[in-house]
Amino acid sequence: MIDIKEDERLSVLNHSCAHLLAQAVKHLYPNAKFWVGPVISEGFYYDIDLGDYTLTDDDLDKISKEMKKLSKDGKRIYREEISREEALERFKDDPYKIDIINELPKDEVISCYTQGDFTDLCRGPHVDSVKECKNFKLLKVSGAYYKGDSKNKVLQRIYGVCFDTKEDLDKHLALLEEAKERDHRKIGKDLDLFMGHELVGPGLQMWLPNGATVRYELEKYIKDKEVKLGYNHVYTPYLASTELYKVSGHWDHYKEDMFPTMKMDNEELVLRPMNCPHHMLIYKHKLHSYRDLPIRIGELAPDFRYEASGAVCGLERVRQMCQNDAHLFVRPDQIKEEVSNVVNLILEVYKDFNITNYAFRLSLRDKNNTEKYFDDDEMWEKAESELRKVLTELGIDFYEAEGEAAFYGPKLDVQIKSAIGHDVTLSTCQLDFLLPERFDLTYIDENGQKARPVVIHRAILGTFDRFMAFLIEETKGAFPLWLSPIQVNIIPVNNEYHLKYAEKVMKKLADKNIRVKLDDRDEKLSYKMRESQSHKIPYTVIIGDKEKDNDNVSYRLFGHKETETLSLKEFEKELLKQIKERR
Ligand code: TSB
Ligand code: ZN
Repeated sequence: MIDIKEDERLSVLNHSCAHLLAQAVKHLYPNAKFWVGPVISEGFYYDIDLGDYTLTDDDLDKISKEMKKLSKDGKRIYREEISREEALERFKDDPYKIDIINELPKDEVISCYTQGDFTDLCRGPHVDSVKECKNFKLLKVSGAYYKGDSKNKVLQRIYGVCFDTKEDLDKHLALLEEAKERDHRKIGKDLDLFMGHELVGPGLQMWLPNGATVRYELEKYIKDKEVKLGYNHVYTPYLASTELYKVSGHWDHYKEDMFPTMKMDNEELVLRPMNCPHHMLIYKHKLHSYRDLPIRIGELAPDFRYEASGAVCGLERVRQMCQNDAHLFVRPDQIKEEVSNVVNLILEVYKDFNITNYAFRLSLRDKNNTEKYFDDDEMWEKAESELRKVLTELGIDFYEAEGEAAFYGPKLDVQIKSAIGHDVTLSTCQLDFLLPERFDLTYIDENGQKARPVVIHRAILGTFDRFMAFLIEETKGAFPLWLSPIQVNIIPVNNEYHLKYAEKVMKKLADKNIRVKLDDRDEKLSYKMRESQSHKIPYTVIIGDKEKDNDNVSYRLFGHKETETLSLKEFEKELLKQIKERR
């Protein structure tokens, strides 16, 4: 989907369309007061104070009509530069604009743009005439706090988007519609996968039985793989003393993302935002020889991060998450091989899930941000060049991004795009020379001397939360057989004659741990078949006379029209094979 803000022409056009929107609102609601109307990736919005009135979709239609009319009139848009005094005078009835003027730097040129009877304070630039703004669509209206501060008044925020031609607009709207259908929040609701509740709070999702089943399978999948690769899994507490995070450096560099401290008697505890400090202590608990390394400590570990309430999004960005985490303690001469192994594991997992739309990002520090990043040029340069070398040697395409590193070291992040266009990190592999230093980790080298290990932090599925969000959007909720909450749905044609045999089929499959459901409701066959499809169940089995008499099952695969028949025995064998191979 196009990013309007990234396109110079569309940015100007959308900005002009925001003015057209404001003009139309002013005509229909003369008391409206305006704050700002910026261009965003999705188009534009305008924040408007309409007193106590809340706009409805009908109002958006009316505003849209007025905008069309104004655009047809085709007034020219012209720019004026005015003095501060004049600006204060012209906008004296618009308290929000007066605020903006007062906040402008003293030497800034103040400009405004006029079209017909409407003038707006604006830096510009704009298109020449409102005629150019005719191919627009108002998308939605929502409440937004003035200046984003929840102590302030709620303004009405109207969103829209504008293109040069009707064809471009229609194409874009079709893509938006498709994205809406693919949005994991919608599918999650339709398929009963997860839910949130205002009594629990923003960014805190509850996994319902269907979603929990998928998650359980994902946990088993990745843990099995890791065990085969020599990882050892642990369980560690979700809380720790603030002292732990003072030692690790999180306290100085990551506090903004943590929930506040809990104080009792003379203790101070905090919910952990990461698991590294706990794992460092596990490593330190024993003496290690150079021959023991690499040591790979894994954990499916819940973490807590204070994400802004406006930034949380379904399962994609949450405040309580569960990482598929591991910390690899390696000798300096093992860095290359271990990082390569991690990258190869990421690629293998992506192949298993058929994930093809992703980009490797080498996330570097921002040298000027000394608050976030510890100050040791040599360490940073070494770590960054090690990661760059591995990617280059593996022949992997990547781009570099400054200011995206963790506070303790650079990262190889795998970036994906969500249905609604968020660019987020799924997998990550990070190189860290800092935490071994802070925790004074050692091993005994070949010469019997103490040496410092290096730590590789890595999360292959990232968090189960974000991975689930991504998986839902990729599959549109039609999970592969091994992951499906319900794998087989059995429908007897007629309960009176076929229920007994259907129950036998169900029992046989359930005994083999296949997730099976029997639909014995008194509904029409065609209705039950349709519902089975809409629940995206991989196998819908239909049991009638022929099946009952021959110990067979007839089934229809999700998304297919044909019906196939197999003996019950063969059917069971085929299912077990597919599940085992995680096909
Ligand atoms: C990999 N210490 C490392 C760990 O050892 C770490 O915490 N890295 S992280 O900060 O990048 O987080 C790991 C992964 O968690 C990210 O790659 C991302 O996929 C996922 N993640 C981060 N924040 C959130 C969030 N708010 N909601 C859901 N998933 C998240
Ligand atoms: Zn870590």
